[in-house]
Amino acid sequence: MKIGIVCYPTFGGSGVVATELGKALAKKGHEVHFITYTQPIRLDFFNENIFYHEVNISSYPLFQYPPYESALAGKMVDVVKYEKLDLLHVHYAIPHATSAFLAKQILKCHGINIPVVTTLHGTDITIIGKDPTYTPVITFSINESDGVTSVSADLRKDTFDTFDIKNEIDVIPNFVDLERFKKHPKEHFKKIICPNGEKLLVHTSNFRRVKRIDDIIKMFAKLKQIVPSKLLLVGDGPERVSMEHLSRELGLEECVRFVGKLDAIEEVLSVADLFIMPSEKESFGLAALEAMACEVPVISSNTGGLPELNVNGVTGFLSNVGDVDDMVKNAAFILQDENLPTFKANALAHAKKFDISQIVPMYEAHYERIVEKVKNQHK
Ligand code: GMT
Repeated sequence: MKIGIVCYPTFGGSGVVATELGKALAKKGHEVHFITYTQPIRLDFFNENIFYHEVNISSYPLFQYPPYESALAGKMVDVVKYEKLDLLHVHYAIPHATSAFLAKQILKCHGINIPVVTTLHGTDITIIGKDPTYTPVITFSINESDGVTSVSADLRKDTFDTFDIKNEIDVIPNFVDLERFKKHPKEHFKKIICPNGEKLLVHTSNFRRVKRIDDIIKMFAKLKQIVPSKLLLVGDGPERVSMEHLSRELGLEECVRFVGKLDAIEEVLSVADLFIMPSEKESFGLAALEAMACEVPVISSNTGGLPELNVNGVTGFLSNVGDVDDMVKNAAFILQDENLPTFKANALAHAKKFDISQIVPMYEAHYERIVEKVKNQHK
């Protein structure tokens, strides 16, 4: 099949899922065309089945806000028409599903009925989607997509609860490549960070408010009194500076390290003992799955799709959003030497259920169904 993939190309779960999906599809012999405003972060190699089309937005003094949606739709039209695509798969509803609708209408004038699949990733529904300015546009764009998927059952429910949706939504969870995300023996690295045998806690994210990184730092300040430990915070974003201030205020500078953005995240996860994800909202929690694949148990909030990933008392523990004391208690329990190996083994066993080899066929089946549905509409 010839598939066009549209996503946000920078750091962020939806872009990672879209890029890894495209790479996996290309490996299976599909022709994949990425349509994005810059080269996707994990797409830095040559593959005969992968093509990249950059969306260029021309500037003009009138454009206080450059019309990205129009530029994207125009590029979609061009790629679908000249590369003879069978399907467009857009990740994140805003504005990708809207541009896809526009492209679809334009292509109809050229006698092409391109099937459009939209994958909902989370904040497009739970945060941006709840902004009344966007609600009518998102509702319309989801309803006009030929196929819709969401990354968790909870996000599917949230979408139906938030918008007036007439479409079906298939749940296709996030996935992990267990060939890449596995325990790498990097013990020398662990010794540098934890020279006295401390336990290592890790968090990775785009440092937005929704991640509640202040809870991680407050929790760590208490946990450190019980279990000798270090905290690595990987990633960057709007909250980083204030979080650096908070960790200094709490006198944690010796034990908390801000690493910044890091591509080879599996190397850090390999030496971690515990992953922390106390998010306010989290539709799935891809970063936690990547940690679990590296045999790292998870302390998380019980919000959104996290209970579908983190099994309470088995792969880690779930706490109410903001319940820092409960997180401290649970973390201290997991980190006991007699408990840690079981939690690690359970985390890996559960992550295996989300291996890329299990999930990509679900997307392929969805595509086939949607292509067939659109073909039949034509008859
Ligand atoms: O805020 C983020 O975590 C980034 C965001 C994105 O769209 O790039 O992630 C969302 O999509 C990921 C991939 O499907 C999910 O694993 C994350 O849980 C989800 N984030 C939130 O719901 C906050």
